[in-house]
Amino acid sequence: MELWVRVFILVACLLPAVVQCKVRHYQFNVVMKNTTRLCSTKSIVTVNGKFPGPTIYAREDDTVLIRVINRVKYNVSIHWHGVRQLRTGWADGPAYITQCPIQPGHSYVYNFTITGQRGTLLWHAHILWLRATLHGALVILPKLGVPYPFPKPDHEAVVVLGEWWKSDTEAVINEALKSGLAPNVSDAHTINGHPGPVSNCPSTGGGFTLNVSPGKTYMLRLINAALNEELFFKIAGHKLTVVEVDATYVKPFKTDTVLIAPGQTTNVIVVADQGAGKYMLAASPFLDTPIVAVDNMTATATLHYSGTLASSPTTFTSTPARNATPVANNFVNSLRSLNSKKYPAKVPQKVDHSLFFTVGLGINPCPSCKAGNGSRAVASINNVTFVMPTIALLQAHVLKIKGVFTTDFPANPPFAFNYTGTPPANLATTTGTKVYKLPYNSTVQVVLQDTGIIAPENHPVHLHGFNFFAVGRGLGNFNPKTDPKNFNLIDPVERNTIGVPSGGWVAIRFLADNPGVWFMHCHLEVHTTWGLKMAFLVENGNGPNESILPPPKDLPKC
Ligand SMILES: *[C@@H]1O[C@H](CO)[C@@H](O)[C@H](O)[C@H]1NC(C)=O
Ligand SMILES: *[C@@H]1O[C@H](CO)[C@@H](O)[C@H](O)[C@H]1NC(C)=O
Ligand SMILES: *[C@@H]1O[C@H](CO)[C@@H](O)[C@H](O)[C@H]1NC(C)=O
Ligand SMILES: *[C@@H]1O[C@H](CO)[C@@H](O)[C@H](O)[C@H]1NC(C)=O
Ligand SMILES: *[C@@H]1O[C@H](CO)[C@@H](O)[C@H](O)[C@H]1NC(C)=O
Ligand SMILES: *[C@@H]1O[C@H](CO)[C@@H](O)[C@H](O)[C@H]1NC(C)=O
Ligand SMILES: *[C@@H]1O[C@H](CO)[C@@H](O)[C@H](O)[C@H]1NC(C)=O
Ligand SMILES: *[C@@H]1O[C@H](CO)[C@@H](O)[C@H](O)[C@H]1NC(C)=O
Ligand SMILES: *[C@@H]1O[C@H](CO)[C@@H](O)[C@H](O)[C@H]1NC(C)=O
Ligand SMILES: *[C@@H]1O[C@H](CO)[C@@H](O)[C@H](O)[C@H]1NC(C)=O
Ligand SMILES: [Cu+2]
Repeated sequence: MELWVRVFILVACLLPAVVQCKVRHYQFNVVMKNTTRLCSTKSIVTVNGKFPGPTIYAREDDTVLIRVINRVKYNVSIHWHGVRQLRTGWADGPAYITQCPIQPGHSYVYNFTITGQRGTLLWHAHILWLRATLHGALVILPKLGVPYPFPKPDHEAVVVLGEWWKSDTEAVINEALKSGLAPNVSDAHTINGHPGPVSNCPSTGGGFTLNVSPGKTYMLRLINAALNEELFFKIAGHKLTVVEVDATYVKPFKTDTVLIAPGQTTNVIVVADQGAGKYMLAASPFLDTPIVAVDNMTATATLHYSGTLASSPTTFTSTPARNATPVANNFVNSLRSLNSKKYPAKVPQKVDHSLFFTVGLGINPCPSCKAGNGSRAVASINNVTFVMPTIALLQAHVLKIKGVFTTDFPANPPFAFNYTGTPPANLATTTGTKVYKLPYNSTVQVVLQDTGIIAPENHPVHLHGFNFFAVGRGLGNFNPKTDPKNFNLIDPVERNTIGVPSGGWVAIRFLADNPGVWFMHCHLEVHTTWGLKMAFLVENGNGPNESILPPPKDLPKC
């Protein structure tokens, strides 16, 4: 190829819409950056000095190559949240699950192809609490020439919701692990990196502004990149039409309020039908467990119609209360897969592996935890608090390294109790690095049952490597005789992260068609740290097309 042709393709492939590129290259320099929010400056871990980090654009079928260069003092790994990673588990990113971390001064090229997915996802660090500031959007456009299954919006915008701590987030979690108690909550929520105006801190400024023109339509790609809080999102005076979640299309519906958990994404269409003015965008927490502390600050931003004076007043909106369970349920119960001819919902109709997983907290002894009076808070699935290995599980599996994990993760909790009633007297858990083994292409149902141990709480559970269908949801204890009769096996929502309702359960189904080791965990970082995590080991099928690829040459070493 002529040099100028190659240069043209290289440059064009950096622009999202121009051409269909087979390969897209990105370079992520992980660097410290001094940043001011809430009237205080701190040094944060960033990609390329940006907070939130850069947006990755790709089209369905593209191969994406991201060179991550670690120039900070922490070990780093990055997860492409929701990307299926078919046979490329090496590029999934969770530290000590699919790879050893990228150590300071080292680099690693994440190499994956986007197959059968289009929509909004996110990338974030998957080690320590670095994802507080190390995160950004991942926008997958449909193949060139393939339209959205809804009228094309005039414009699109990425809206990343997050949390901001005045303290260093590593200090926050380290302090908590030492005491055995819950970590401090954040000091503010953010919309595209900014909390919006905050009283007693005038220099915070007005926050993020979305400029709109009257009559035009806008698709907002909402992402919750917060560590520990589910969020409500609203725009004053405007309805939101939900068209996609977690990079799968849904039956469009109108709502005033979106509920979005950490790790989830939601595309909404907004029509700028108000003519003129300034309207508030707002994000505030949803946490319907009264005893759990919350950051109660509402982040705000502005929808600014062209031609409106900067000095004109902003139309205000209030968000639901932190414990507005009915608002949350109303949103979640409205979600349905599009299930069209072009985008069918391939819900597994029969189940090979039926699993029942309790998710919740516990209390274990910790002699050094003075503030916790010799105890520490933990979390578990089926009473197993996951212990991080020191060699990545995927490496141990593929290279047959013994002694790293066991394959006896239980399909059921050790004993049955009233999960949402009075908890048992003994709140201790067992510890271990256990995985659940699945044959290639088996169908799996997991009922995730919240427990009331310490307190019932909503847990947004994320599964790596797969999308699943949320076939059922209810309050109280799951009843295996009566509840499955009400399952939706036609058009349930398909996603990668789902909130297990406080004091209730959800049932998910997926096809284990992706060989590798796949993490499943609560996406509230505090609960992941406490051990609410496990992994599925999906065996290879027949021949190379049904087997994981060999490890890349530059895979980081432990
Ligand atoms: C951040 O600010 C501190 C104190 O002013 C300075 O020592 C440090 O070099 C700065 N770091 C960066 C990455 O700019
Ligand atoms: C990316 O992975 C594919 C296999 O899926 C391989 O053919 C290709 O050479 C890799 N590219 C780089 C730059 O490592
Ligand atoms: C956590 O909050 C407590 C109480 O406000 C404070 O004393 C402590 O310094 C905070 N910890 C960190 C790491 O900021
Ligand atoms: C938020 O919580 C703080 C600390 O618990 C409390 O002082 C404050 O009044 C609360 N603010 C709102 C708006 O509820
Ligand atoms: C630890 O014990 C003291 C004294 O009995 C009590 O006041 C405190 O609340 C306890 N702390 C925790 C975290 O249980
Ligand atoms: C479980 O406990 C709750 C709350 O006490 C109670 O309402 C419910 O009836 C109990 N369920 C069973 C199956 O015992
Ligand atoms: C969890 O395991 C611990 C340790 O084996 C045991 O003492 C406890 O009863 C178990 N709890 C539940 C709820 O299964
Ligand atoms: C995997 O299972 C699905 C659904 O049961 C089936 O359509 C597909 O042909 C199977 N694929 C292979 C490679 O066995
Ligand atoms: C593997 O997949 C490729 C691409 O889809 C196909 O061309 C090839 O025939 C398949 N090989 C086998 C052994 O199924
Ligand atoms: C970084 O990762 C390596 C490999 O797992 C490990 O040996 C080292 O202790 C880690 N460094 C820190 C600071 O945790
Ligand atoms: Cu949780």
